[in-house]
Amino acid sequence: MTTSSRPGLTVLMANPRGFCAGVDRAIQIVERALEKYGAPVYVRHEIVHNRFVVDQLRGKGAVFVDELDEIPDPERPVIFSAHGVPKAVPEDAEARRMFYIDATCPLVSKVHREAEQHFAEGREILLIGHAGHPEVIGTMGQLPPGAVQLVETVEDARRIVVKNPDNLSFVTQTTLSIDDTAGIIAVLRERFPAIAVPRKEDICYATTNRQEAVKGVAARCDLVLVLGAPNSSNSNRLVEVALTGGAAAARLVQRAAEIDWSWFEGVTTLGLSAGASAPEVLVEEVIDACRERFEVTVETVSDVRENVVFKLPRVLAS
Ligand code: 0CH
Ligand code: SF4
Repeated sequence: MTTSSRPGLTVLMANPRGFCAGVDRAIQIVERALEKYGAPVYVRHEIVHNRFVVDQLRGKGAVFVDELDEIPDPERPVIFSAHGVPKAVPEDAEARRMFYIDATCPLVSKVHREAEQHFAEGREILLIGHAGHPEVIGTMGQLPPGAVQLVETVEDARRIVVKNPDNLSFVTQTTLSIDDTAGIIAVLRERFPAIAVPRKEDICYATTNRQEAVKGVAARCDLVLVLGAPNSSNSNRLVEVALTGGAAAARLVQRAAEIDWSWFEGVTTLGLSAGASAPEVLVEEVIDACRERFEVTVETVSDVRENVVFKLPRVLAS
């Protein structure tokens, strides 16, 4: 029997964590497009908000651009990211006679259709979400300017002025905090009792499950690390949920190399999660880095199984 001089560390793995069905599909779309059409394949915006994923695809021949006019060869395919795009983007691609493939997550597209439906039925629309996020830009861009008003906070919900409170609806970004959004919706329903609510929650199953899983471990943790990018909405929400759920500290890290080991002073229980765009290999990297410094015991908490799979676009399906 060997004895270790390293201190003990219990690692609680929040489950589920990491890739969701929409991210899996978006990455597969880029990979399949590269196989089928060869490089380069252009991608408008980071396919998902993760540098590791983007760099890997770049290594296979994907070229990431912010806008279509940066694409030098309109003959090459262009893919729209998982977060969705305003209607003007496919219209622009058509005008330029480009071949595009839309990797918008079907659950984001569902929100787009919902907003369109409300508009067609003459309702004023509120979008609960974060200004400047590509999904918010995409959802607002399904409808003419002025048709959708953004609500970011409870304060916004208290102050917002609507034209007709009896003909009002709301939709949400898919990656918001469940609890914060419930607070905003409560204010809206109190102020506008006739507001039309989504038939089914717009915050998606993956966001919901990952937040629940973090809540399930948070109170036991001295520190929670969430693998994810600074521009990843769902990943940032996991850090917030860890803190409100009772973790003594919580941090977002992109990779193990970003860990400041002074954060671990006095830490005996670490929680680990990953945003929907963060590959599991990055979680493993963090566990390996912990093993170099601690005697690690890994505990998997909760047993929520996800079996959501989205079909690929027909052009890439076979
Ligand atoms: O969480 P956000 O929306 O910032 O995006 P991500 O980190 O790329 O995760 C995938 C979600 C994509 C659209 O819902
Ligand atoms: Fe789709 Fe939800 Fe994943 Fe976004 S986080 S890509 S809405 S499954």
